[in-house]
Amino acid sequence: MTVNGAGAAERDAEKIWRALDGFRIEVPSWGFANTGTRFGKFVQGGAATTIEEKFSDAGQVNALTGASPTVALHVLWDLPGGVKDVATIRELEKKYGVRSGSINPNLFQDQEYKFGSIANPSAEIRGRALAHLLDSVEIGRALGSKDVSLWIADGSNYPGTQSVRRRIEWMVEVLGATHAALGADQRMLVEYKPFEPAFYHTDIADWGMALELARRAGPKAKVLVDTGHHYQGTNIEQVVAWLLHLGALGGFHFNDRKYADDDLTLGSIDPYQVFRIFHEIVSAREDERAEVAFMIDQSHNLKGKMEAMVQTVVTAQELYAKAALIDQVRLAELQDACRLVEAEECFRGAFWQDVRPIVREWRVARGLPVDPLKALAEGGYVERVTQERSSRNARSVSSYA
Ligand code: LRH
Ligand code: MN
Ligand code: MN
Repeated sequence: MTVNGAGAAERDAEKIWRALDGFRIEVPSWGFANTGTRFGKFVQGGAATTIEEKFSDAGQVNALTGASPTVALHVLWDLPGGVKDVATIRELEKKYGVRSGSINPNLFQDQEYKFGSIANPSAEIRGRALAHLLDSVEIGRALGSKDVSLWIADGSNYPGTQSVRRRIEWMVEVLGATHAALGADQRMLVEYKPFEPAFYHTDIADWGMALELARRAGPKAKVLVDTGHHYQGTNIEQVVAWLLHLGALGGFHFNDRKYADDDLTLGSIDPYQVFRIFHEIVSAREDERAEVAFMIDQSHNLKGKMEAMVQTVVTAQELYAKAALIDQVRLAELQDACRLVEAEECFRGAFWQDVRPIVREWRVARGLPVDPLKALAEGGYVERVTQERSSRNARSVSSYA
């Protein structure tokens, strides 16, 4: 396929193929495990309960989509033995053909973190939180994985019960020490979230706080945008544009939401928002977007986990393909001339275009199933693992991962 002399349809196909060839999105190990809400958990017979099963599921998603060669790991849930578990993970990488992706420290589950981890008034507890962060950096280094992805759940529930300002200083200290331990090829990503589990103040509540903490930590620290971690109405794509502009966007946790941090399937509520975010990425300079990591952060309480994950990757590919279709040169001209309706139509037109036939052609050309969801349904994997895993799942109704 060539651009010279090619018609509009061929130009579109070329844009989409190029975009899909470069598109990768990481799956979360915890997205294959049984999860629920604080009110209850509906256990699925086929859910993964061991790290091997999570790798197996991630390998299957990658085999079907060709777009998810890495799996995010949550240290406490996946490597409870810390660095000692690295050898096991290495074996699983080889066996299932997917590599370890971001390493997620867990500073929110232990009883000692009731009043915070890196912002806890107790120097001893802050020290233990730092030790866990340093272990996570070590795990990342041993696995050759690039990102240590930090979500800090610290905060308070009642006004006046904690000093917001002293807690900032404590966080700066711990994050600086974590940054100092990073290897040359490692980064740390700072995720923000306005509420939950804390309901009055959260120590890293928005992108401004995450950005400042990342800057104070050092140049290898960047901001992570979880699409579910905003107040209703926040213009997320504008946040993304700013972070790109500042060279501070480290990556995404993609999911969708209607009310709060719902962790619903990407694009199930507002696909246009995902398209608008992808537009900011594809229209950024190569050097600005080269380092932006795409990750999924979802947990499905009602949908089948494998089906939801494949559906998510496919949706992400389709929405990214749509964003790649936007005629950037024409859009810039129309914006400069303030030809509003034409600019909007140029932008929106790409969103409304049905890219699925071209995406299907791309899949076939790359030796992938033409319809990953159908291939999953017909391939027998879900039935097989459900048979193998259901007795264990029936017994495990208590643990998150
Ligand atoms: C917090 C969060 C964070 C955690 C994950 C399980 O809401 O988004 O990224 O690591 O959920
Ligand atoms: Mn997240
Ligand atoms: Mn979340």
